[in-house]
Amino acid sequence: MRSTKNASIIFGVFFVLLVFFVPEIGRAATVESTLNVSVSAIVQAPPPPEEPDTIVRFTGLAYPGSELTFEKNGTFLATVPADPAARFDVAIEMDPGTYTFSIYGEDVDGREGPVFNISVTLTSGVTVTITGIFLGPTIEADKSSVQVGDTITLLGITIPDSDVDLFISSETVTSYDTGSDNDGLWSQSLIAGKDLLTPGNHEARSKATSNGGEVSEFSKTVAFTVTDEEKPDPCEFATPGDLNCDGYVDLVDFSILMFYWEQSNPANERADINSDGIVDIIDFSIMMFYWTG
Ligand SMILES: [Ca+2]
Ligand SMILES: [Ca+2]
Repeated sequence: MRSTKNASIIFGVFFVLLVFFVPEIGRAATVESTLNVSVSAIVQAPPPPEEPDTIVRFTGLAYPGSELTFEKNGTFLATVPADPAARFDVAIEMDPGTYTFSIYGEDVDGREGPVFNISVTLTSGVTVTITGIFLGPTIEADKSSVQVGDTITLLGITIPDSDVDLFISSETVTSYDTGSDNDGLWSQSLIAGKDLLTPGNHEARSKATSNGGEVSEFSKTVAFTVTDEEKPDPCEFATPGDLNCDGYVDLVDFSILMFYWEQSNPANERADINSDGIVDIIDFSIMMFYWTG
């Protein structure tokens, strides 16, 4: 029994020696011999070089945080965001050919800017980059008709911190210097009757210049009229109870009365129909007297 156990221990030790030392012996033998190694492999023919893509790339300036629409030959191509500094940069894969691209966008307040058009011929495998696009500012007038002595404000959005020139076309063209703020918002207020804003029709448009001297396209044109007639005050001769002075004493007036109900000295003085300082049942009964429905 004991001799069998010893034998198995000896065998075990021998096995461990075999496992650990035989590879060492083999390795030593390899280092000492000089081998001629030849390697052969079947190399497949490399794939033919891929035809490079035909790409048109546009970079430029629009309106901060806006979404631009790109069209090719009048059909939708892509929407492209502009970053907070109003920059956009987009590469679009195309088929070779000649295209008219149109680019336009809305500012964050929903004013639509002018369309920029450019014709480009794309050759197969070539990337054409169009840089320096600078969309015209957006523009709107806060009113379409302004009375002499009143103020009209032209405003819109372009790139942040730019110079903005506003051009008013009347009999002659007058320009006004303004600028855009951090958000790209620009505005210019003018007093009708002054500033060469004589009674008649006028048109306004603007363009922006960046700090680096890049000049934008023109904005769209907005038209407005300066009038010189004194408009009669419709409330001057309105019936008592016609609180909104539209010629009728109806539910609209009733709801105005209810809005001011039991208020003393209401903001809308007409709601206190008998001018006794309180909106109450007496005003209501006067309204009913003049009710037209
Ligand atoms: Ca009314
Ligand atoms: Ca009253």
